[in-house]
Amino acid sequence: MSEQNFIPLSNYTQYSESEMLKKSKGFYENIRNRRTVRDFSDKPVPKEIIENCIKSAGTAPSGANLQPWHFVVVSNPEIKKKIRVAAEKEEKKFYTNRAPKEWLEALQPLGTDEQKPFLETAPYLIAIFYKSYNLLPDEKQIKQYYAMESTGIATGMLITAIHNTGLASLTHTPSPMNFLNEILDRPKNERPFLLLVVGYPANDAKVPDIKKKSLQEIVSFL
Ligand code: IYR
Repeated sequence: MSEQNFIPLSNYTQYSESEMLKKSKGFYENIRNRRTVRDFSDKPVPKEIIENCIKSAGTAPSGANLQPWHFVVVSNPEIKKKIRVAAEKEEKKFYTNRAPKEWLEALQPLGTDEQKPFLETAPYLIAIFYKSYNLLPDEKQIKQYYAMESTGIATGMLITAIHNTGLASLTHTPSPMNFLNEILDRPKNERPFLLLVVGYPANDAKVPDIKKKSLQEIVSFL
């Protein structure tokens, strides 16, 4: 067994209850304004902002701290175009015959279809991959624990960081997404998890008039 190395918890700040009340409410008042946006502006965003958001995502907890994620940030117009073409090809199949009627009905309030112009308009596409196993140089496979859950948590933190910074995002899941491995040249142990579209909303951006469930609907206290 290797030696464990423990250090004091030095960066923890404890607040008074009234400060915590204020902070928890303030955070909610900010995050409740997050909306998934599909109309993006092409206004450029400094790369360092995206790097900071990804650094935040990289602080996420993960199974055995294996950090089983990889983020590919795409701003190159040719690669964005390739992704759009491949995604629209899959989406066309989805909307014309793959999706059951029930699924299409559930999507109806969102107004989505197979057209994905945002994949070229938005300044950044962040393709998020989870590693189902790690590959050593000799091809030996190292198991990863809770890779999908961990990557889901990191993605949630990324979405939160992006909102906090004043940018909009869209969680896009073309299905299947295997074309991302090919276009982005990622190894076979990495599976596509999500395509996050990031940028400023267009000036005339519209969002569907949908609501989140109330606290009573999503929680039980015992
Ligand atoms: N991937 C398709 C369909 C879609 C599915 C779900 I679940 C959504 O919440 C939204 C869309 C698309 O992106 O259009």
